[in-house]
Amino acid sequence: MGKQRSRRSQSAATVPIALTIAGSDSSAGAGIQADLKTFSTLGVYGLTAVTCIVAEIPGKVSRIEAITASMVRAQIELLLKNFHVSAIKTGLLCSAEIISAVAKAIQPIGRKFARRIPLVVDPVMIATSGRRLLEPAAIDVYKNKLLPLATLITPNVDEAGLLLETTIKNRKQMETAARTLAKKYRASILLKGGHIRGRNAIDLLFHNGKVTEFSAPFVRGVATHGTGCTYSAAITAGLASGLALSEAITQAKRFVTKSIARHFHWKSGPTGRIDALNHSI
Ligand code: PXL
Repeated sequence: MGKQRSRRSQSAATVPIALTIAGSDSSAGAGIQADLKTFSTLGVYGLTAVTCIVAEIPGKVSRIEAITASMVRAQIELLLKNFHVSAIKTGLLCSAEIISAVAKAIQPIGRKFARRIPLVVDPVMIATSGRRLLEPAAIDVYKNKLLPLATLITPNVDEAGLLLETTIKNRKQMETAARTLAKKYRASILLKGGHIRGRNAIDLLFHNGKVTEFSAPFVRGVATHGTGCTYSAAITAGLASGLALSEAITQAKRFVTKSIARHFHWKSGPTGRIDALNHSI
């Protein structure tokens, strides 16, 4: 009995912990729900700091309501004080004020300080459906306060275009954009090319002055709500487990491709259908 209890508590103590700072997606395919499911499947205990609540179904955002910035900061500070967090990711941060509060809360443990916790910033700005999820004034706060703290930034081509005030349409422009962002924020950049249609979904990692390509076959005909969140959560889980960056990305890309390929689908209404990523594999 005593032996069993000690074995159980020892295994709990070795489970890595990751924190996601993100919004709630009522349909649970994206946001903190996707992050938590991804963490669990990849063997990581997930903590959450909720930034906003989104009433939505895949393809249709109905309403967004932000949590107060001080409440966001309170969640993060309480968690970081009491848990041994091994990696952090940010997702939808909603407003300039919240981004600023997040930067303040994590700055003391940022990469330039003694206790280095990897920080993955997924700069969520636009939903796959095209709906803007971030107020325009918030982009400057990202640039000035949060991106300089990041270990890895994971924009898609649209988000990188907004950050650099340019358009990115091909592989050559992706490479230039990744290099420019890496230099600007002194961070590694994973630029996701999934929105550039082709046979493969190609992402470019710019890390330590070197470009690495990550490629997987493009899965057609599936609504991919939550792919970005799932990808960055899977990378964060890998980093929390002690994987090197490129190993964490390789594992994450495989996980996302599988969760799309084995997606769930249900009938909705007389003619419609709802797809959801399968995070449980
Ligand atoms: O997929 C982007 C995204 C991130 N976070 C939340 C969302 C969405 C998309 O709708 O709702 C909470």
